[in-house]
Amino acid sequence: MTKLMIGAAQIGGIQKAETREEVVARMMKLMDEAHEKGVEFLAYPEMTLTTFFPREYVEDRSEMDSWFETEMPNAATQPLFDLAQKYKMGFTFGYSELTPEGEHYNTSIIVSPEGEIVLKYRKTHLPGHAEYDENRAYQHLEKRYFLPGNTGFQVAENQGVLMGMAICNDRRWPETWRVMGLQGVDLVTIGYNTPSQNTHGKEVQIEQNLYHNELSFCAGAYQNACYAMGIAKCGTEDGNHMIGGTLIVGPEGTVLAKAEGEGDELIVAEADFDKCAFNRQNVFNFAAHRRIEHYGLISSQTGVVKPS
Ligand code: CDV
Repeated sequence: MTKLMIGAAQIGGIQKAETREEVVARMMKLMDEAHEKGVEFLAYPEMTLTTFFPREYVEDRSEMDSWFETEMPNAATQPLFDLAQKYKMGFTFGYSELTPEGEHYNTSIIVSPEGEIVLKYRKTHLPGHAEYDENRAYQHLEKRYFLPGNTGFQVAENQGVLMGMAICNDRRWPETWRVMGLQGVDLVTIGYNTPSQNTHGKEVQIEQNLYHNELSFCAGAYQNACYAMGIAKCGTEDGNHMIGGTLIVGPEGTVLAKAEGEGDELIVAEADFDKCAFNRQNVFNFAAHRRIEHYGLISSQTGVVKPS
């Protein structure tokens, strides 16, 4: 099978005043570094191009449309696409998408080394709330500014392996991983913007949030015998702190590389996709061991219903 040098490009905070062009220049600097290190596929975070605007409430949501992209690539991102093609590098990044029909999604794409968008994913699990909530330490208004994604968790072949995506909160849900695992996914990339403070309380809980981040990636990769990259946008953004912890995980669920800081930082690892085979043929041989007759509740019931 295939070996690939894979890289995760963590991005430090993006302030509101920063332009798309300035952010893309930062992304390209990391892409240069990745090329020097032999990276063939590079992953950037959720909503890479802008500040994480859903932390702010506006009455008229259309005021937020300036944070959205109406086409991809566009004038600001074309230089990134061109550089990747020059380096023959595949890549993935997240952005806020406004469709011609006027729908808003939290989106990410996988781009092949030839510059073709081979897969688009729209975030399924939108955390937070839709209206201003005075009881929260800060607002998290993804449900106000985005529709739940309509793509589902598809996978597509890119650079000889099956790749799939999810976005931030999706990583916490085992369903996300298993739906891709059932399609034989080899590499899952998930970018995130995760505040270090609990929205329902005042505590700053960086260590716990980093632990839950790593736990989710290690469990997801192990239980589906695949590689995974978690890519943070982190550090301080417009006065709000978000966790780092960008990581690359192998199919045994072990961390292969992890970012040290909270700024722009590249981590790399060699992915040998033959290593996915062992667990797929043994403990996680889905065809041999799954008992779908007992899993019906997962797709027929949303919340908890206790036996009466
Ligand atoms: N961008 C996110 O989806 N963030 C959530 C926070 C709000 C909990 C996350 O799951 O990291």
